[in-house]
Amino acid sequence: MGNHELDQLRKQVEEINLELLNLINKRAELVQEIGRVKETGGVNRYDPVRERKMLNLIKENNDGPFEDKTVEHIFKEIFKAGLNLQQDNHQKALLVSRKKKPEDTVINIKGELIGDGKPHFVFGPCAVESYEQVAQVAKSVKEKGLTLLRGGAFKPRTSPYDFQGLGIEGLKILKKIADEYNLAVISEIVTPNDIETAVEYLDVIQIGARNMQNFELLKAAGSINKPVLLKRGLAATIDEFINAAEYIMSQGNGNIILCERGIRTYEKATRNTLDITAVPILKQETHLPVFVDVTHSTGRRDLLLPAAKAALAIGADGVMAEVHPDPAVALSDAAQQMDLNQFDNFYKEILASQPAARAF
Ligand SMILES: [Mn+2]
Repeated sequence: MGNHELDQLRKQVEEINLELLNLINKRAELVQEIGRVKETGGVNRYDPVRERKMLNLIKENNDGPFEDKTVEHIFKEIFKAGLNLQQDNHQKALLVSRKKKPEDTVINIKGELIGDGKPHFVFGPCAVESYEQVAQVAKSVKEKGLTLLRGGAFKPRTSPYDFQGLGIEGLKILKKIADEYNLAVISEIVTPNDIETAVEYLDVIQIGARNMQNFELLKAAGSINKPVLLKRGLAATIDEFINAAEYIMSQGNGNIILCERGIRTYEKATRNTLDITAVPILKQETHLPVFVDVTHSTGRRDLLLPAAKAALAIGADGVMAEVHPDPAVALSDAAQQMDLNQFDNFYKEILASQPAARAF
C-alpha cells in the first residue's frame, strides 16, 4: 500500500518536472524574442529595474512552503540563464566568429596566402634602427624564400626614456627595403592619426599588445583596406581579444591576423606565459588566421625553437620572431633577438620538423 502511494507521488513529481521544463523553455523563447526586439531598438538587454520588479511580484505571491529567499534564488538562476541565452545569440552574430563564417579567412599578402593551412613566417628586428640593419635581415629573409618582414618604427616602451623608434623615418626605411627586396613589411602603428600615412609605406598594419583595447585605433584600422596583425593584450582574455578583432571587422576590414604573444602570469622563468591553447581556441571560435609571436611570449632565445614547433604543431598559421644582425647592440629586446646565424639554424630546424604534408 505504502509503495503504491510512493509511486503515485513520484509520478506526480515527474509530471511537474516536465511541466516546469516546458514552462522554463517557453519563458526562454519569450526572453529571446524580447532580446530581438531590444536589439532592433538598440536597448540594453540587462534591465535591473525590471528584474527587481519581477522578483518583488514573485515574492508577493509566494505562499510557501519555500521561503522568499529560496524562491528569489531559484528565479535569479532562471533570469540569468535567460540573459546568457540572449548573449549566446549575440555571440553568434560576431562577424569574426566561425558561426558567422565557417570557412577559413585567407589573406593574400604579396602572393603569400596566410591561413591556407601552411605555416608562414614573419621575421625582422624588434626596432628599425638604420637602413643597413634592416637590409641585412631582409637579405637573410629573402634568401630563405620568405616574404614577410617586420620592424618597429613606433615603439611603445615600458619606460618613456627608452628608445621610442624612428617614427615615419623608420616607415620610409621599411618601404625602401620592401621595394628593393620585394618583401611585404609589417610595422606597428600606435595612434589613429598615423594610420592613413602608414598605409602608404606598409603592407600589414600591426596593432600591438598594449593597444589591443585602444578602440579608436582599432576602428581606424578597420576603415582601411590593408591587412591588420592584431596582438593579444598582455592581460586580455581570449574573449576580449576576439572582441578587439570584432572592432576592426565591424568597420569593414576583415583581413585580420590574430597573434598570441604571451600573457602576464606569476611565472618569472619566461618574459610572459605563452598561452599555447589560445591558438586552437581562436581557430575554433573565429575564422581568422592565428600567429604566435615566440620572441615576446618567451623572452628567451633558447625557447624560440621549441615554442615555434609547439605553435605549428597546435595549429598556428604562422610564427613571428625577432632577428637582429647584432642583438648585443640592439636598441630594444637585446636579450631575445636571434642573430643571423641563429636565424639560419632556427629556420633549418623548423623546416626539418614539419611533416611533408605541411611542407612550405
Ligand atoms: Mn620586440
